[in-house]
Amino acid sequence: MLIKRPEPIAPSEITPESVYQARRRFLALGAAGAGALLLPRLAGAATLPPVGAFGTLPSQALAGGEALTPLDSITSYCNFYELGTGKSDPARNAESLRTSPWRVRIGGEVARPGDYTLEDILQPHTLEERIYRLRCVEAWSMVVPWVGFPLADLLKRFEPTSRAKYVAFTTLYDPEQMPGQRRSVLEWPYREGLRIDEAMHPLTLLAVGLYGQTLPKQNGAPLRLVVPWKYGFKSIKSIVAIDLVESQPTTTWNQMQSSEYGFYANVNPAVDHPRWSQARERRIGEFFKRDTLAFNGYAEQVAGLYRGMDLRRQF
Ligand SMILES: Nc1nc2c(c(=O)[nH]1)N[C@H]1C(S)=C(S)[C@@H](COP(=O)(O)O)O[C@H]1N2
Ligand SMILES: [Mo]
Repeated sequence: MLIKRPEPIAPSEITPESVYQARRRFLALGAAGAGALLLPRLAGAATLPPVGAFGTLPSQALAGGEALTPLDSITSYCNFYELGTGKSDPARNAESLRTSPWRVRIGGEVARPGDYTLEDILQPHTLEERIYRLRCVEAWSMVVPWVGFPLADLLKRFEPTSRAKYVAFTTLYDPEQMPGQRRSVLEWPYREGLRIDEAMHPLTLLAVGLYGQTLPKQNGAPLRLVVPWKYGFKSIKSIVAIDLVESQPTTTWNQMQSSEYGFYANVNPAVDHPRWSQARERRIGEFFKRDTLAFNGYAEQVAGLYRGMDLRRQF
């Protein structure tokens, strides 16, 4: 695996002491203990496997030791158009989303398609904490301690066939629970997709939590994708379907405006959005902008996926 061992994070500098203590507590526990701590908190969000079914792996810092974005910023400044288009709308409207019970349909080019409960989906996986940057196409960014497991581990369980070239993801469609879906600002349900090698890459995470606790609804509970080298819109929230498919799937933002939002959407400071520069970004909570890094800083791990492609054309 190509993940480098993390640099230890300078703890007290990065996050309020209470949050830091909670996080360390979470990380300090062994497999059984962490399961016991995590599960009661997760229980509000989903029907769950028995206590102890989850283990955790040690934290993997993959944001170069940068300061974590405070929990309250991550949960109050969100993009989740199903819960409103304003940044503070998702936190305000999150209540109406019911994340338990939750089902995920796995379909298409797999040997074992089916309609699975969230417990079926999560049960065999070991959760780990991964600190990743998230870079929105709107030129802001965050550093988030996600809790999840590699998407590849899930996909392998359902045995993709040789015709599986892409993975298509779909968010819940239910205007009753998601007030933003009562207006056609986007074509619902929200859809995203990855090429199979991107989906299988060890950095690609399915997240069920952040800051050591259950994923807040506004951040995409109970299950969301995190693809750290791509613009944030690829990291689809509240997933209800995962389909392995032969040809490149339709994706919501590409469908909405293909000249502005490509299928690949790799973070690329050299390719501007038609209406603004992508060369720099504002880290939430900071005043001065910083340079945006190629592949959001994960070039060493993922650039090889795109060898031979013209990333200015296939943006
Ligand atoms: N279903 C769904 N997923 C979504 C979005 C959305 O509107 N709907 N917004 C995307 C965008 S543009 C970003 S930047 C990230 C934001 O994730 P966060 O709110 O947890 O920071 O979610 C992505 N996933
Ligand atoms: Mo975004």
